[in-house]
Amino acid sequence: MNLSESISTGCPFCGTGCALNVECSDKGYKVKGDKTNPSTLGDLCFKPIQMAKALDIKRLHTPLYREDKNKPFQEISWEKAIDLVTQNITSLSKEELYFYLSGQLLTEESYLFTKLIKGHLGTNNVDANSRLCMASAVTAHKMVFGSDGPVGNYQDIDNADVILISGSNPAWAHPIVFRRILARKKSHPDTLIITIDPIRTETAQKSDLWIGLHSGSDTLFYNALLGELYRRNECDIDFIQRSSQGFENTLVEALKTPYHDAIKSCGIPIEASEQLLQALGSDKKILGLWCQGLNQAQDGVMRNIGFINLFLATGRLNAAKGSPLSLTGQPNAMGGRETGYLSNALPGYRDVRNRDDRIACETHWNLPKNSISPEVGITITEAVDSILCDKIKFLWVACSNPLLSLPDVAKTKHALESPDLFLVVQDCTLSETAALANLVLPTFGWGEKEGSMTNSERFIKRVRPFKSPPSGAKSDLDIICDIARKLGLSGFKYPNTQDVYDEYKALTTKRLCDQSTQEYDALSYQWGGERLYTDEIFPTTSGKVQFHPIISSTLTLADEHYVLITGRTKKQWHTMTRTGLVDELLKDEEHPYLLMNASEALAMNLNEGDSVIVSNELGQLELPIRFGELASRHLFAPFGYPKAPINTLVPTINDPFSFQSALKSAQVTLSTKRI
Ligand SMILES: Nc1nc2c(c(=O)[nH]1)N[C@H]1C(S)=C(S)[C@@H](COP(=O)(O)OP(=O)(O)OC[C@H]3O[C@@H](n4cnc5c(=O)[nH]c(N)nc54)[C@H](O)[C@@H]3O)O[C@H]1N2
Ligand SMILES: Nc1nc2c(c(=O)[nH]1)N[C@H]1C(S)=C(S)[C@@H](COP(=O)(O)OP(=O)(O)OC[C@H]3O[C@@H](n4cnc5c(=O)[nH]c(N)nc54)[C@H](O)[C@@H]3O)O[C@H]1N2
Ligand code: SF4
Ligand SMILES: [Mo]
Repeated sequence: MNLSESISTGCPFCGTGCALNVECSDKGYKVKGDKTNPSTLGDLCFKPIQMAKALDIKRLHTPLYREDKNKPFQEISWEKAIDLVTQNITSLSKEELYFYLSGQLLTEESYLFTKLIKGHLGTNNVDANSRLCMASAVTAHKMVFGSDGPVGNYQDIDNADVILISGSNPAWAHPIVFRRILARKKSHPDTLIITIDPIRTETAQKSDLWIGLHSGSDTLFYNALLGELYRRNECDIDFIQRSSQGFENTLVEALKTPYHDAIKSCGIPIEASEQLLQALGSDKKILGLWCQGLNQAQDGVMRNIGFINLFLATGRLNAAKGSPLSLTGQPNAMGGRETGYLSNALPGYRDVRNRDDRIACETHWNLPKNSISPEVGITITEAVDSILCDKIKFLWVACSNPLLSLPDVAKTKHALESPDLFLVVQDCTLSETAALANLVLPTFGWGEKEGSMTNSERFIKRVRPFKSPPSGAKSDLDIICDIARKLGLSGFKYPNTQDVYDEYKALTTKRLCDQSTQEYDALSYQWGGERLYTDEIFPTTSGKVQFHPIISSTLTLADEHYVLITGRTKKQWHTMTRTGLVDELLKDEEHPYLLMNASEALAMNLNEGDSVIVSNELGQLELPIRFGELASRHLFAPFGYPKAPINTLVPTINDPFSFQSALKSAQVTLSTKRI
């Protein structure tokens, strides 16, 4: 064994945000957990361990260009590539430009994109894949607490009496969070794990109680629970009176449907609901976790608030009784949110609509007053429409594969293929989106670049390179700076990445996500402390936390229809551009599938492994069946398979407050023959 060097870095996959040590030797890279990290305590799952083998496979080495999207790509120099981007930007009006970023970019990268686009180019036409992921949670946090920022922390898992999980499958999607939950259960068998999900997922199977509600009935369920807690005198009236506003109106809405009727409409056995009610009505410490089952919905903000209302109403914003903790999906979606990469935001949890916020950024960036537009930019799904009506003519995608991840693949494809759109894709592989581009910019990937990331519990850590990048590629940060400098902009000469972080961190001074006192190289810091708002003073106008009435809804399903839930697999990451290269991560997950109740399949004379045609007005896909346990007339399919992109069947229906797309409730029919 050769002497090996150990590099401390972070995992590039989920929002759990595990801190890792990578040992490099001539035998390859050995990925281990970093036991000194106070957030993830040295644990890690198989994804980064396996991924380390495949970092050099299918990498891009040189910029690729074609003027005509129907012609093959030509290799070009970086000088020409940078020229092409800047020529397009300068020849178009700022209304014609659009930028699409990612929660997988590092904080420094998201920050510099934001500075370039919102500051120097003066347009808020920029969004990130967080619009498909965390936008409803962001909006709900702002409405309830006055600011974005998840409240609780992972330590709550270690001493919780009850862990309440809704619309989240951490056994697959946040494995180290789930392993910590199971460790708590093992050491304290009285701990109650409750999972609310239309599917009996691995998480639900390992829980004490599975509440298999019908898709879309969360708001009705949470309202029913709130109303019943009130009727039973189990709300924390002291907390409500002392520190909140809006409870009475919220209660009026919650009491509208009689409790038993509501529970029945949700498809939930009354005993299951009773068990949850008893926990909520007790003094037990409850940690609430949720993710895309609540976020990716037409009423995603309402679902988030409805769930949070249960914690507020029972005085659960503290170490003694627990708190809600929204699980973040991507490794640095939190950092992206902090740097203001969504179309309404600015760094330091600021908002483009707020004059003081704009001035703070303009001053910091040495820009004249009014450089930043006060208009909220359009969101990514609106941008797709704008491309189709020729309003947007330049799209620069960095670190995302929207062809497969946005709803309505046919529409997205039509837009990306538009001859009037100049499409730039910055990626480390030739993704399905990159394959449609005019210009592909090859970048460094995990293990090749440095910066910082924030995880789901607000914990920031450093990411460091442990291998050489492919020759001919450039770092995301250098690409942004080279383009900005070519545009003649000052303020993009950074001797190193630390200078970018230092400039960004100054913008967090006295903000909720304040990290201004931290040293870049030593970053190991939970901003906001263990838990937010322990003093019960909230960044709302009145200083009080806000209840909001939740309008109850349920899904109406026509007779022949099924609800198609889409989501993740255990080992693959999204559109498989990286994890799809590793045999161990493809095991059992190589092919797309449709999960279905056995009884419903057998009634159609279909067995496991048989193919079925799944259709709706948008298109059809043929998928092999796997049997599972789901609420009746519910189906599940993973979304990331390029050979059967499930978003072919998912329409663009957005939440009216967060503009997040409802990705988990397409209505489909099943047949054995193609129509
Ligand atoms: N292995 C792996 N891990 C990942 C990722 C990955 O691609 N692969 N991606 C990461 C990212 S970016 C994200 S956002 C997270 C997502 O993590 P999760 O949100 O946990 O994963 P999903 O599979 O999208 O959906 C979670 C659950 O929501 C349930 N659900 C659907 N509809 C409803 C509903 O109406 N009500 C309720 N209560 N539940 C519902 C689904 O049945 C599903 O089990 O995972 C992260 N981790
Ligand atoms: N139907 C349905 N659709 C969904 C979802 C769902 O549950 N159901 N989930 C949604 C959610 S929550 C999310 S987060 C999105 C995810 O959707 P995407 O962001 O589109 O998915 P990824 O496959 O992670 O794409 C990341 C791209 O970045 C590239 N990349 C990796 N590292 C780097 C890097 O360092 N720099 C650069 N420039 N590129 C890099 C990868 O090769 C890949 O092409 O999908 C959304 N779409
Ligand atoms: S749990 Fe998430 S962050 Fe941790 S090692 Fe696994 S994929 Fe990476
Ligand atoms: Mo996500």
